[in-house]
Amino acid sequence: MHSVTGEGRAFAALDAQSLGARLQEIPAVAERVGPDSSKWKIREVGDGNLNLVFIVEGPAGGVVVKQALPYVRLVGESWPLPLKRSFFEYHALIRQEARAGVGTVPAVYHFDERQALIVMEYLSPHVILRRRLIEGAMPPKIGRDLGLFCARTLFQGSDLCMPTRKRKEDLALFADNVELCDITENLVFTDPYFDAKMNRHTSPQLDAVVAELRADRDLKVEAQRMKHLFAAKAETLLHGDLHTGSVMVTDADTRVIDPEFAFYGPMAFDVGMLLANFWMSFFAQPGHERNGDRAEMREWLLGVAAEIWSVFRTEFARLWRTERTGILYAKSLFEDQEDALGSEQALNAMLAEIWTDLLGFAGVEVHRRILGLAHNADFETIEDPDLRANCERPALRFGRQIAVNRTRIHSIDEVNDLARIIAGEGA
Ligand code: SR1
Ligand code: MG
Repeated sequence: MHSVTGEGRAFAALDAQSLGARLQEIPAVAERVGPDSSKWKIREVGDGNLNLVFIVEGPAGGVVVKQALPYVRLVGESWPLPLKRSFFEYHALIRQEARAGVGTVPAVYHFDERQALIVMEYLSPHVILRRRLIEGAMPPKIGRDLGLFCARTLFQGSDLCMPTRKRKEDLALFADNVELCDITENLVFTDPYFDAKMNRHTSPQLDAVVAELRADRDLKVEAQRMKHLFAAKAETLLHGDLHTGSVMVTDADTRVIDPEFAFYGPMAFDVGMLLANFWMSFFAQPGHERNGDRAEMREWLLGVAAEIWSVFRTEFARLWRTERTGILYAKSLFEDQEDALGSEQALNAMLAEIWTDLLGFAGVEVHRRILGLAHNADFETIEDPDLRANCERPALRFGRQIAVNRTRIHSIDEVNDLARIIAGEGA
């Protein structure tokens, strides 16, 4: 159970000093941290692009407090961003927990809409998955956990499962997350392919390949087709920003965090973004070999991508057969007429479409993380620019191949082989 407030004083960005007094008023916090805020330890730990994140610890335990700022933290006040993203994050977390299960996302303890503030479970000793992958760790459960998470949230937020009125209400609710969709629409699908103001790349090392990609008509058309799908195919409630920085792990536990980009879009978007981040980690590994060879790690990463897709398909198929209660592919047309084969045919067609589209989304995600505004730490933490570029260049080529050839690639093994081949071709 969690509490919600929406009234009260005007929004004020919190800091480690002001937070204690404000949080003490919230029973859900005092219960978990202890009643006397003078005994709390508060630190700001946010290292993401958008928000403030505090860890509050006291005699009774800890909580995390995430507060939206009225601007993009990465850029500053010159880029205003509405506080309401916190509202969408709260609503997404509640739905994801209901669909994927308790313990797949942080539990929400309190939401204050006016202050754009969510108090949630302090995940400890969890670490951001991306950081673990950079260190060369192989958390054993992530393939299965993330495959299940995607299948369950994407299936159950769609017309395959939800009562039509509820789904349409949700579609309307999340349709207002316009500004965060706008970020993705520009930063992911358009900016990497022209000389956009906030772009940056490892220069001069990548200049030639960047010019090649920007002159690649097939690639630009494909990126725009993916953008069209993203903007127009309101299929299910997406996480909207599902990368390895949006997952916290221990060896025994996997949690998906940060769904502030949630909106109704194509199923393939979440899965494609997620897989792209494992493929990027694969290409980045040679940049982290100072502490030892990463050959095993690289194969493990490809194996995780394969496992996510395999678990996703199996779980999606299970849900298709057991929880298809929405308006699509009615059982009256198939199973009720003893036509289970028809239902399987429709299922396979749907999975095939998700597969083709996820390759397109994965390809553009790779490009934007190397050419756009928001880079990822897998490459950014490689200090030597020559070494970094030698990791980024093949990743860019890989992204281009899977996006442009997405209808001609039929299995995850083919994609993983392509990654091995492109990486082996040298920089
Ligand atoms: C301006 S925000 C840049 C990126 O940070 C978020 O994590 C999203 O990935 C977004 O595209
Ligand atoms: Mg995020």
